[in-house]
Amino acid sequence: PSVGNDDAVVLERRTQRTQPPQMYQVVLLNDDFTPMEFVVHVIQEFFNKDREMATQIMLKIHLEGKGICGVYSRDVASTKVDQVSQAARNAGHPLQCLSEPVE
Ligand code: NFA
Repeated sequence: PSVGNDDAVVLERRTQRTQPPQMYQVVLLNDDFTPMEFVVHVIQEFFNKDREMATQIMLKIHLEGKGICGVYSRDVASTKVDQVSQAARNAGHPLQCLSEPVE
C-alpha cells in the first residue's frame, strides 16, 4: 500500500488476498443393485445425517442418478470417498462414490 503526500490519501492493494480453499462435493451414484437400506445407512454413518435426511438424499440419488452427500475440504472429501468405497466393497455392493470440485 502507498500513502499520498497531499490532502488525498490513497491506499492501493498490491497483494492478492488469500483465497478460501477449494471445496469438494462428495457424490453417490445410483445403481440397480445396492439396497436402499444400505445407502441410507452409509449416508447416516459417513455424512452425519439423521435417518430422515439420509432417506431424502438416497431417494434423490435413486430418482435423479446422483446426489451430493456433503461438501468438504479436499483431504476430508478424499477420505470420505475411500471410506464409503471400502464399506460398499466389503458389503459386496457396487455403490460408487466420488468427489468433484464445487462450481
Ligand atoms: N437404485 C437402488 C435400488 O433400487 C437404490 C440406490 C439408491 C442405489 C441410491 C444407489 C444409490 N435398490
